Amino acid sequence: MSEPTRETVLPPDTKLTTTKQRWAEEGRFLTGRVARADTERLPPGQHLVKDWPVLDLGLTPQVTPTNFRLDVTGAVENRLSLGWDDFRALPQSRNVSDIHCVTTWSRYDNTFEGVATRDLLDIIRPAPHAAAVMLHSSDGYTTNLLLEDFAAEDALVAHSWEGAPLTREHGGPVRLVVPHLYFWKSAKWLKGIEFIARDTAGFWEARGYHMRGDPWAEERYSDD
Ligand SMILES: Nc1nc2c(c(=O)[nH]1)N[C@H]1C(S)=C(S)[C@@H](COP(=O)(O)O)O[C@H]1N2
Ligand SMILES: [Mo]
Repeated sequence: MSEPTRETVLPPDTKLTTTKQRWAEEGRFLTGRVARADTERLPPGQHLVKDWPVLDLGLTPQVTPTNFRLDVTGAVENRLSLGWDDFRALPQSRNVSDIHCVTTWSRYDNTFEGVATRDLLDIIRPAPHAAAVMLHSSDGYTTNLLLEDFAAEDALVAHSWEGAPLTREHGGPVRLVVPHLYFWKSAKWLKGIEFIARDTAGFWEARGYHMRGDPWAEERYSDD
């Protein structure tokens, strides 16, 4: 029950399969995480909510499928600039995950649908020196992730929640969802994924929040 399920909606292609097999052989993106018991599903210091609160900087950009663009830049073999139709033509995945916000609310069993970050990584192929990503959003927000966290099995560049398009207040048309880290890492109104050689602080990370943000280790704030 605590393990997220992932289901590939479109058939995987063979290049995808061979790349993933190579990653398995190399042990790439291994996080060292271990499965948690159901009793440990709620991270320390969190409480459950049934609704889905809205949290952001207070700007709500008007991004539509018409003006949507997602750029993949930096230390990658294949840079991309995707319009809406390009993005929707990528392999689609759906999974169920829990949300943990650093302000202490958690929400269980959210069905998100979108492009698995692993499928995106197969296409863009990070350079050997790529160590982290900086996510850029249309409201000026940024947040950083280590490459292995971005590549988590259940991480999605999501466009839908509970079978319906993500609403504008929740980051629609496209946001990141990285379920194993605090939700501030899940950038709303995503417009850019920049691959970088060194993990660098984003908006909250430069303002006292932890560089990684693992809820089970209570990595809420930076030590210094
Ligand atoms: N672009 C953008 N993404 C963002 C934020 C933001 O201010 N701007 N806030 C973050 C924080 S602190 C949280 S808790 C979640 C909240 O997402 P929600 O409003 O869909 O619950 O979005 C994260 N992603
Ligand atoms: Mo947050």
